[in-house]
Amino acid sequence: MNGLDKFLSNTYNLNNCDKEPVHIPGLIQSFGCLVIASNVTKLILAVSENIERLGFKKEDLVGSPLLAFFDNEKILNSKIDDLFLRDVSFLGKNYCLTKTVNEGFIYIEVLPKIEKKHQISLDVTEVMTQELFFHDIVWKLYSSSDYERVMYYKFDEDYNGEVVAEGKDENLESYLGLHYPASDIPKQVRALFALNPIRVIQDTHDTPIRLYPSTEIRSSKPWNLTPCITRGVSPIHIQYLENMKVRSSMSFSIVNERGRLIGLIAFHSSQPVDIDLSFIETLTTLREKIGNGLPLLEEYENQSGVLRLEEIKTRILIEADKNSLMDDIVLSMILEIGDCEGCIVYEEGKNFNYNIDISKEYLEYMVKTLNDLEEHQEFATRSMILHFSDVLTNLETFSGLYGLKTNKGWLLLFKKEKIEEVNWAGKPEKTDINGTLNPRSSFELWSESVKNTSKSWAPFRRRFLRNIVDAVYR
Ligand code: BLA
Repeated sequence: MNGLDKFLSNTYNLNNCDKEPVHIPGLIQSFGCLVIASNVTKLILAVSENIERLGFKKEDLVGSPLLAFFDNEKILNSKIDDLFLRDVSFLGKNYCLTKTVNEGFIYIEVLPKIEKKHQISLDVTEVMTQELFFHDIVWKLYSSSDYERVMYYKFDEDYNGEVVAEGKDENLESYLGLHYPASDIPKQVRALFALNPIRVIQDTHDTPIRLYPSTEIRSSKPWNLTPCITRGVSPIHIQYLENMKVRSSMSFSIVNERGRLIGLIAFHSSQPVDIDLSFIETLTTLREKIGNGLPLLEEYENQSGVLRLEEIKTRILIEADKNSLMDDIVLSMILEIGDCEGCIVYEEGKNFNYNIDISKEYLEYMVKTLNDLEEHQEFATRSMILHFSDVLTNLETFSGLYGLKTNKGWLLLFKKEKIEEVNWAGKPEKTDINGTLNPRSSFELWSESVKNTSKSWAPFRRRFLRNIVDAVYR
């Protein structure tokens, strides 16, 4: 068994799928061709085995200058890392071409040429609610694409998601209001969405194409396909899409002003949909508009609340000692801003609690856990038991935690449990089909009373809290 076969024979299931290295699948989808070159020597290092489609022999190309494949020095030497060309000819046929640079490699992808032009306008106005905004987006995207369903999928603090808007063919059942557990989009997949915001899966029945050579010669590692549109698809996700009766999908990520994933727009079709690069280009601009528009809409929607919070913030900044929030009156106002019931100011080993009964050891353990997190400036969860062991015995009725790092420690806010009836798309836990573990086989409505979970930490309140912490702990 060679290195790639060994690598491909690794099987991932529900218990380890958050470890599957989806960025190095060893394969691309057959709708495109890929050439990888060194950004230093500009020599071709690998090609997809279907490169013959464009009139080249893989053995001839590997080791040759990139110019032997694509004779346009200006493009190849351009300092711009992401380029998109509409009309490129191979064997007398027209294609689109993309060039991406990542970690010392140049990736050239050649994709089918599609003629359509897309104009999608989005307005953010004070009269609009977020709900209307999402509705407007999904219907515009639905009507300008060939997909049968377009959804806005909104994440909560713990990356569980809900379909909050949907544009779809009339005859399809609706997914609106359905919830999906965070494990449906594992951690490493979410991280990839930050690096490459658009994921296209053209046809779950596709026979994927290998790369030649299959690994990087020097390191023997499989090729990192993070920036590629054609990146091969994880088998467990193909199973998921098939369970959902979806043959073609596309999704793009929405991030907030701090780069955190807050939503996805997901497209589905029961038939393969052609890849349309100019649509992908349109989506790239659109996602920024959406990410920028959302905080504005949230503030318009909560305008009277925002005015009140402005007022409290001013009072806090007058009352608070320089460099500390350890004061009962100040903390009672902080609770109003956070819309929560308990609070701890933790500063270099000492702490000041407001409405919270917690042992010193437990608090030290929480702070250490927060300090060890990758993103350790701000932390939010609706469900502390996901992150801390034995929480219930220590904090009783509290479920939500919002933490902000200060230059002396942490400001920790606690929110009470709010039992909620949630409609899941299928039972959220694993399902056993024919003896193997797969993502849920059924997406039928499954209702559950969700415990140990608080209401969300509203982004506009979080912005106020960050401002206060920044101002006090300068
Ligand atoms: C990827 N999972 C994805 C993606 C989405 C979802 C949108 C991105 C790829 C795509 O657009 O198809 C999930 N899709 C959803 C959800 C909705 C939707 C929630 O339309 C709701 C409407 N998936 C599981 C489990 C595992 C899993 C249990 O359910 C792991 C055991 C894995 N999901 C998984 C993997 C990928 C993925 C590995 C990446 C696939 C890839 O990019 O190759």
